[in-house]
Amino acid sequence: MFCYQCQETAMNKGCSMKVGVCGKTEDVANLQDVLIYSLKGMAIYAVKLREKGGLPTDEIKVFMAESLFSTITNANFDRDVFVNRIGEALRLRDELKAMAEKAGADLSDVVHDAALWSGSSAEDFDKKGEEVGVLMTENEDVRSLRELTIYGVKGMAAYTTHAQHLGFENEELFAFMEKALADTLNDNLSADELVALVMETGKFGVESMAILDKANTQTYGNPEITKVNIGAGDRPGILISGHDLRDMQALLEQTEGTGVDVYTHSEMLPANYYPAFKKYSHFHGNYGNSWWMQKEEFESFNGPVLFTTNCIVPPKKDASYADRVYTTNACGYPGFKHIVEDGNGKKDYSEIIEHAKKCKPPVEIESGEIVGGFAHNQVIALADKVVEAVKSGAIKKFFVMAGCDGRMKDRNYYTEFAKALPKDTVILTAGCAKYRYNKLDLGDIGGIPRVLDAGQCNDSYSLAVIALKLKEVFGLEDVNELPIAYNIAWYEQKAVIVLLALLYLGVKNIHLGPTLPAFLSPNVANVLVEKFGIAGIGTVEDDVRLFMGE
Ligand code: SF4
Ligand code: SF3
Repeated sequence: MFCYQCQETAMNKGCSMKVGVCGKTEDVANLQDVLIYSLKGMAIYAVKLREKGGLPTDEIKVFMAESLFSTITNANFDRDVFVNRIGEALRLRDELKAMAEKAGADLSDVVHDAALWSGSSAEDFDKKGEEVGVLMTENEDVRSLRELTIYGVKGMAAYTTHAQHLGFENEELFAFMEKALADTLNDNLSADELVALVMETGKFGVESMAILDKANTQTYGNPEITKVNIGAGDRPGILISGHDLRDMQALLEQTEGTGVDVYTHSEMLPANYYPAFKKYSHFHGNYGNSWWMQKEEFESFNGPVLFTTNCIVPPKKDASYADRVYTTNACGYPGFKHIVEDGNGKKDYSEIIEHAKKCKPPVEIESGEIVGGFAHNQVIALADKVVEAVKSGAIKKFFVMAGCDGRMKDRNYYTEFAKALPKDTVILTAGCAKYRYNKLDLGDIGGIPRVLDAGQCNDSYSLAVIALKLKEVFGLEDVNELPIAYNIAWYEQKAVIVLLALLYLGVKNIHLGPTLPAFLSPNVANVLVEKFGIAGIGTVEDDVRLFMGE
């Protein structure tokens, strides 16, 4: 195996032993490589089909997006899932080929093995996994640009899938994902063309976040300022994690009147900010912190847990909660029960609800409230107040600190950085990165809290909308003239698409930590430094001084 797609990769070089730092085993890593390779094979035919004016079927588009999603860090550890998906990919690849042929495409130049290889058994796929993967591309710069694209596309696929679950689709996104997958096999592309592909990935990254924003807000209303209870009640509960709001809705509907409460964990916290969910009195609040605390927090929660997306941490052998965890959508773990839709597109959560009824209520691990709900609509409603505070000098600078949290100790940097920021600064956050500072008492500036949480990592889109709105209000030419600094934390591939989206929007001088991605070769990193002023992080003291221009 060789995997270097996340921030916690071994030695910041790559996971290449029997198991990755995340707990992904060698066989699963190899099967994920084969799945990506097979999707690239599908993409070659999909591009040909579209060139002739044809369209892949809904089944194919959904399959490709969900398959990409399933390979995101901590999403799916289940070998059987990947074996099945590879088989499906080969079947759908043949279907696409037939469709392209029928549409009149010339397939004589389709010679890449990804489009031609065949296999039918788990053994065949395991064997293929020894041949294909990241290291197939020998030139480290080409590899770097290809993987940067693929990781961005994985994040894009996740957001596209959530939007699609709510009935919102953008055909261009599917077409781009296919093109990008196919282009990463094309040896004729120059380095400049690959850099352009990376930028184009950012462009469609913005689109994927925009459509998900539209899907979430048109379906569930605009997030609004909300005090979220972080304590525990005295009834049994179900803990829901991940990013999929449609699952949130179904769970709230089905638990109503059952005597079971619903709590959010990690990236589902922002569900508390949506009007459509607030109306449920049994929606108790948020329990715990970000994903990597789950080993302790799932123990003390006592009730069942539902994962709607990444991030799963493999449970310890003696974990009391392993038989209480359920998964749905693209995520999975061997031994966890997986919930699928029925023929009518509905999910039945009655098993989880019955399970919850037999469990003890959660143990309270903290109490009080946290405030959030500062997505674009809410912040723009407060724009006068915000602009006034900037003009009067009450707010000197905003710090975008969106992104991911992770388990490594060096992430304490973000807590210390938040604490060390001058009192006339405001943190704009999104994603699970917020758990490093959202429970600190950082106070407010004339009623504006010093930590404004827009929502999930995809709601980084809101932060971009807010920045563009401020640029307009202040009559500036360039978004970089605003008093906004970017100190972003990353972990998995959704943060990669967020980063590429910000670059596409022209944001410069983003600091990225706690370490720069291992998949950036020195030359590619240099391009990002020279073109965009990307930098890593230093010490808290130095960075605060640097950002404050002292
Ligand atoms: Fe390693 Fe991250 Fe890949 Fe897991 S996802 S195998 S930790 S690089
Ligand atoms: Fe978090 Fe996994 Fe990335 Fe969606 S839940 S930000 S790490």
